[in-house]
Amino acid sequence: PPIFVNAGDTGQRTLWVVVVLMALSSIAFYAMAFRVPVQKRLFHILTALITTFAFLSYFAMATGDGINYHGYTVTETHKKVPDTHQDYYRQVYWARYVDWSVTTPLLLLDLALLAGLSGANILVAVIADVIMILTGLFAAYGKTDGAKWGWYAWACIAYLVIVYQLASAGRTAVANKDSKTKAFYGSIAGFTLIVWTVYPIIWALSEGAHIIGVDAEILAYAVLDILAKPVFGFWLLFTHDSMSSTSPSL
Ligand code: RET
Repeated sequence: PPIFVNAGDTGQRTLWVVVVLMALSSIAFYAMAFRVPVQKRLFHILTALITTFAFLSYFAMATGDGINYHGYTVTETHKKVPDTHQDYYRQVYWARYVDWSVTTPLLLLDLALLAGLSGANILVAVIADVIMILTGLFAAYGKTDGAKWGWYAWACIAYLVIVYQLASAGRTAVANKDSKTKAFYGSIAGFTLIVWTVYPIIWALSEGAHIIGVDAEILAYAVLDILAKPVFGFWLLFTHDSMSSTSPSL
């Protein structure tokens, strides 16, 4: 009989907790948007849209939508019963990739506008980001280990392009801004790079090498998503609101 690798109660409960947290932070961000002058509002709207998309994607996963099964084979040493044919099917939460393909470009836009990145650099970062998420989606459905890790490698190269845009081009761009913006960009871009780098590690352990189960995968992504969206958002908006209105351009 086939072996199904599924979420349990822990995973299910975690998904609902994140639904609620994303909803509450979205409401807070929209409320904050009304309280700032329109010149500062773009950051609030971007950030509120990011948590709104995450809310929708988590609602889909919690209700059982945006999920399907992907079959894979295991090596002889990993079989539960040796020398038998076994089919493994593991849940793929593809709603995540839909979420990420929209929200990660918006997160990059937040950082790019803060730094004053050029249009060319923004375009490269955003396109590399979309390539990273879509190749990551192909990796999740890879038929063979070669296909899976091949797609994973292309996604990692695209990720390095993003790192370069934020770390190098971003730093150059923000050098023209006031010292408060410079220091703040350094902290929040550094935070972003650390949090984002954990995603491919979790992917490799879960969908990649099947070392951790679906509940652990859900829990790990939940923590990362809270850090990358609501925590990032509150930090960005509170700091930006307190800055003089003459500093960043938007
Ligand atoms: C994948 C797998 C393939 C290799 C790489 C990945 C990177 C994903 C990243 C996701 C960031 C998501 C965020 C979500 C917001 O809540 C697709 C996991 C490099 C960096 C910030």
